[in-house]
Amino acid sequence: TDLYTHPDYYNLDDLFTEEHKLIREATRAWVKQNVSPIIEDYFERAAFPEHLVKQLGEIGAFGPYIPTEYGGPGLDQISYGIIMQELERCDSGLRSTSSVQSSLVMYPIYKYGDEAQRKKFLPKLASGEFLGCFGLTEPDHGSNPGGMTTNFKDMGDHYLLNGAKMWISNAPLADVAVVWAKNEEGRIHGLLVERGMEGFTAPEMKGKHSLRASITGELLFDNVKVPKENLLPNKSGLGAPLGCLDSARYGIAWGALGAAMDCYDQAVRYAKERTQFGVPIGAFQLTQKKLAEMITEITKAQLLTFRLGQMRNAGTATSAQISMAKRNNVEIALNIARETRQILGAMGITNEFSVMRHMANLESVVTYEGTHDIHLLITGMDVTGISAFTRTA
Ligand code: TGC
Ligand code: FAD
Repeated sequence: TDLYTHPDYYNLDDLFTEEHKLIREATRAWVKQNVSPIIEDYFERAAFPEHLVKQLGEIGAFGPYIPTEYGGPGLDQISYGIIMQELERCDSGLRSTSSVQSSLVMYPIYKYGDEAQRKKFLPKLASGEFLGCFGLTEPDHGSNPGGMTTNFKDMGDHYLLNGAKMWISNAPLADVAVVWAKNEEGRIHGLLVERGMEGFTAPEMKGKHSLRASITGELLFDNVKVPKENLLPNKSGLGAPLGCLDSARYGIAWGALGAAMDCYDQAVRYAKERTQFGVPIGAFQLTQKKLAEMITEITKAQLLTFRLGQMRNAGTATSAQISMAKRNNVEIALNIARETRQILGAMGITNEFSVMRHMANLESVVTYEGTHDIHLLITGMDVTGISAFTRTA
């Protein structure tokens, strides 16, 4: 039995369905049994727990909302969010593996692919037989993916792909990469690049102090012949990759909440147990201020994500609404990790607690899928109608 009780200050459980709660319990139990005991070790060794990939498929963490006819679990968007929350309550890297596979690989194949591509890839990605990755960022184009230089030429019976992607989650182990590249007219398209294609390599990037249990790599394309049937036919332009990001950012809003919940749980327990000056440190007003602000921020973030989930289910959530939730929830999670670290005193820097690992992980989460400041500018643009992304230098 799990002694963990999640914070639910505003009784949101009243709004979750029985199915949502069952999914939460099942994911929580799987994580507790299979990941929690090993995650610190993998993080310390900067190793990816590859044996979990198939299991993630089995528990429905790959493409939770992909319909059953393509091998997906066919769940709603709130279920997807709950799964991301429970995975990231353990480790952001675990959630990363799942959100890339779900939102950045399965989603574009489902939404922008043809029937043959869906049938070929989705069931294998859903089961974890295949691992996928998403190549948008380049060495010289991060926040501004529209400037990408990776390109492909039409050679008649195939495309010829050249260029490089960087910072790509899952890349070194991926069976299939969803790669965004420009055609000869400069229009962005998605190509499915498969492991083993000649001229395609995916070297691992090492030396990360963050997301150490997630594997990251480059994608290098040197005259790769991509069959014509591997182009995603149903959407092109920058809006195609950005549409995938909407789905992933939504999941990250829930995931970051999970990391915040885990930190808060440790902060409350420690504050009640640790005694200094003859009283529990939770008796000091300064500690109570930290805890009170944490639960307030978690509650606000829960309300944001739940409502966003309802709007995702209805198909009405805007990209700007998603940006607000991603930005807010990652920020509050980082702040809660930092405050928890302080409450734990010296113990907070050790691997006996997960807080320092969460803090280090969240430094990636605040940067990937659109940086904190890029999301602020998206909100700024939404409320003023004026884009502040480009400036004349
Ligand atoms: P802009 O001119 O604003 O837009 C170009 C076209 O895209 C449309 N659009 C969107 N469509 C769908 N969803 C969205 N969120 C969209 N945002 C914009 C827009 O309507 C337009 O369409 P059209 O038909 O008019 O052409 O583009 P811009 O060049 O000014 O850039 C806007 C900006 C800065 C917001 C965008 O480039 C951006 O979001 N940059 C951040 C890049 C980013 O998030 N990269 C993430 C890489 S993937 C990753 O990090 C995975 S980590 C995962 C893990 O490990 O968990
Ligand atoms: P830059 O774009 O160079 O930004 C540097 C700083 O400048 C930031 O603070 C930024 O906010 C600021 N800045 C940039 N433009 C503006 C502006 N207009 N106004 C104000 N400030 C601005 N990418 C993928 O495609 N696929 C993946 O799977 C993937 N996984 C990742 C995994 C990890 C562990 C990490 C760390 C990154 C991953 N990324 C991935 C890349 C990630 O999306 C980029 O790092 C991110 O988009 C930011 O790009 P950049 O690092 O080049 O920073």
